[in-house]
Amino acid sequence: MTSMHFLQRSPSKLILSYAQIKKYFSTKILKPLRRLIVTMLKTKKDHYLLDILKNYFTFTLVNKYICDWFMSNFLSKIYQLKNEGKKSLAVLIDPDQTEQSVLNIAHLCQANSIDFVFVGGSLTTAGVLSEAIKNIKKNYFGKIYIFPGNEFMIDNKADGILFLSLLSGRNPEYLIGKQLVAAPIIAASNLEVIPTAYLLIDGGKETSVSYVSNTKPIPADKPDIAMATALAGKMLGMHCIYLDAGSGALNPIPAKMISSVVKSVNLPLIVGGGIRNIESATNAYSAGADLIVIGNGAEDDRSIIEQIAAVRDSFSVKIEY
Ligand code: 1GP
Repeated sequence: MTSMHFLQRSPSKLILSYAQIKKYFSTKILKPLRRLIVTMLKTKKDHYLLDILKNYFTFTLVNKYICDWFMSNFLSKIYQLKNEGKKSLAVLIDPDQTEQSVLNIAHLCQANSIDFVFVGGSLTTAGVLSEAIKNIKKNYFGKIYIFPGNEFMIDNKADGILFLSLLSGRNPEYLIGKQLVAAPIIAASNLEVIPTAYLLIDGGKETSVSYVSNTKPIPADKPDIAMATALAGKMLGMHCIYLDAGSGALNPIPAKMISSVVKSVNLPLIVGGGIRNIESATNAYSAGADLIVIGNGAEDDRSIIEQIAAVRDSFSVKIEY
């Protein structure tokens, strides 16, 4: 099938065929094409070629490419997997573990094609974080994102940072205070910044985040409050939502709360805290989580990484053309 054949397909087919575009166009052709569209849009010049592209590719397709181009790697990967009917999985590595433990978990992340590694903890110091990232990189070749517990957790060796605002709480330090201290340092780094609405949900016990931030979590049986908070986060310009029951939570986020947020807030949804078996991972994905995060579960039983990676893969929808 030639590229012209592709161009003549109907718009509805085009949307479904996004995953195949890369097959139709060789990388050599595709990359300059993307570059051309972006350059034309940046210079805001009307261009005959752009009109042709709009007509043939449809706005959906062009927008998708433009989003890919401008959007962070993290979000574009989640959106891309979502479009392909797939789910994502991140493993949270606590930098305070032994070096060998960090190396072992990173190795398993690589072996099981874990989409992202998050690194962070409530009390981690900059030196420990830096050492952990160095060790993770020895065995894991995917993207590493800092999941910061404080404003000192910034390190250029990572690929990016979840720029969190603890929207479930009412402590201004964790809503904006720590962010303004960190912002200039992050701006001077090469880190990809992911503006994240962070909602702490009651997971059945007091967590480090709740204690250290001096904030109360949203009650687990109040999906409406979680939904309204997430919606406010979206309106404030956040790019994704993180529902977290907190590290080591006894109860993961209830499916009802996940689905309530998914129905109302059309943003990538990260769910973590207390996910430590196939059942809880399946429940979170089924309820609509795009990305789930496992931390303690993987530390306690390394086989969990492989098991939950298999759950993630089982959610891959095959798109028929
Ligand atoms: C915590 O969501 C993460 O912020 C992971 O939690 O350690 O309970 O898996 P667990």
